[in-house]
Amino acid sequence: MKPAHYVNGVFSTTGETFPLLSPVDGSQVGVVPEATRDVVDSAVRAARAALDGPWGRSGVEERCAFLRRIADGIEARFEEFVDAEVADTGKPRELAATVDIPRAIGNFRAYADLSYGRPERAYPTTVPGWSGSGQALNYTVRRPLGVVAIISPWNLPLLLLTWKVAPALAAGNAVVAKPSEETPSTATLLAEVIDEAGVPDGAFNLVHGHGGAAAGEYLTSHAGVDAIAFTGASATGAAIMRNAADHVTPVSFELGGKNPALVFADADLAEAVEGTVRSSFTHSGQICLCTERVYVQRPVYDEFVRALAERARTLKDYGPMISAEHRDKVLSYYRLAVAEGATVVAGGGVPSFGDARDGGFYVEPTVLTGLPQTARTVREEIFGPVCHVAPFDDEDEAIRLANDSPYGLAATVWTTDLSRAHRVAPRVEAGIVWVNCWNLRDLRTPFGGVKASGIGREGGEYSLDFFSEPVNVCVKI
Ligand code: NAD
Ligand code: 6OD
Repeated sequence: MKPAHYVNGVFSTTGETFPLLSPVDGSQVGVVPEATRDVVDSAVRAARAALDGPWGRSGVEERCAFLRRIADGIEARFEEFVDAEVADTGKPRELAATVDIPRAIGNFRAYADLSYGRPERAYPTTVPGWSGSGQALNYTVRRPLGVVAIISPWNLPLLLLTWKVAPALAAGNAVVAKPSEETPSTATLLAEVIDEAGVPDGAFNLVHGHGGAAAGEYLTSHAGVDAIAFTGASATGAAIMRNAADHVTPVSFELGGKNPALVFADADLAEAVEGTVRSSFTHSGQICLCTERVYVQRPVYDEFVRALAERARTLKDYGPMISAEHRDKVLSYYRLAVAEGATVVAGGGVPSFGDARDGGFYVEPTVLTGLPQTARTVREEIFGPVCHVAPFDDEDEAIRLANDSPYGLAATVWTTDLSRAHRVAPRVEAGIVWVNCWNLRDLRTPFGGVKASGIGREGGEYSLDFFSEPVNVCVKI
């Protein structure tokens, strides 16, 4: 399978290309077509035309049937999808096979269920003194926004793309999607599955290419785009928002994080350590929900740091950073941390495998201590397998430290005191708070961040709300 654009039901690879590198060993594994402004424009026009055709006239039953067919289509080619996701990202196969691809299937099934079962409101209205019966029926219908641009990142490529494509299609929009330039493969497979499912031409379009001054920007600044759903870095979100402002295009943003974990002295410490190993090091820290700041109550601080560092040192089966550029960024933070006065209690460098992986983009899982809250290492998102651990004395201080961040995506609280959990969770400035767990997902729940971590919520009916417009109809009786 070669990465290809999919516009108006036609696959193409015309024009300039750029190399696709394996993060595992740095070798070139393919080429990706770079969409020109014309390709993006034709995708937007195809999407608009689809809204005027059978897709625009489709009912929710029909669209849900398409979603289920797409889910079945991914399932039927499960191994191919896993292979492609592993090849693009270098992530452990188990992760792709148990999280990424099953969740992509789940995204389509969940939105088929959710949108089919979605009720709308009606209000019988009486207006005393109004001429005639004085009665009316007000009811709400939802119509799609129109042409929706979807821009997704490289860390969970298919999961995060389908997380937006499924509700956008369920709500009846026509989509132009641009996956990350680093991970074009599963998006292309998805286009194949959508094509095989018989979704009308133009309802789903895919363009590949870079972001700034390239396909991403051409798409998000296009006058024919009615809404933008973006997942990626906060700085990119700001750039997209500047372009969106020209056409007052609505945005849904899932952005970066610098997520805290609060470990109270009453926590089950072994569970908190294992939970933090997962929350800081899963996918080598390249998940927006990963913990990069750990605050531990002083009586258990030393024990926690010792145990976490020990576990970090024994981690073996981890994947690389997505690119040489990202590896260099993460390593620059490892150096910055030392320059800022950190103690490196585990990792801090580049692993040596003695095989082809030495040409890949790996960094060691790293645990840092000793930095002040003002250090850049503690404030800026690194997006690698690294956390900084600091002590706190009481609940108020823990909450103050957690909230002392420009970001507010997710937080994790470790405690066996239920009252404390209920007290602390709503005081943490984050869109998602996990208590004694991490990344336990229910697709019906609101997902998103506060502050620089995003705008709006996705998930369940929140996504369906974003991707549709309520229209009130008032019928006089
Ligand atoms: P990125 O912002 O660099 O790129 C994301 C996408 O945006 C890519 O498809 C890219 O080509 C495109 N893009 C880049 N510049 C653009 C521009 N000016 N206009 C339009 N499109 C543009 O992010 P990334 O490096 O791919 O992903 C990592 C970042 O994403 C991290 O900050 C991480 O926290 C964040 N993220 C957030 C969530 C979430 O749900 N909150 C999920 C995953 C990743
Ligand atoms: O689980 C999800 O629905 C989701 N949007 C995860 C985002 C992970 C960020 O990297």
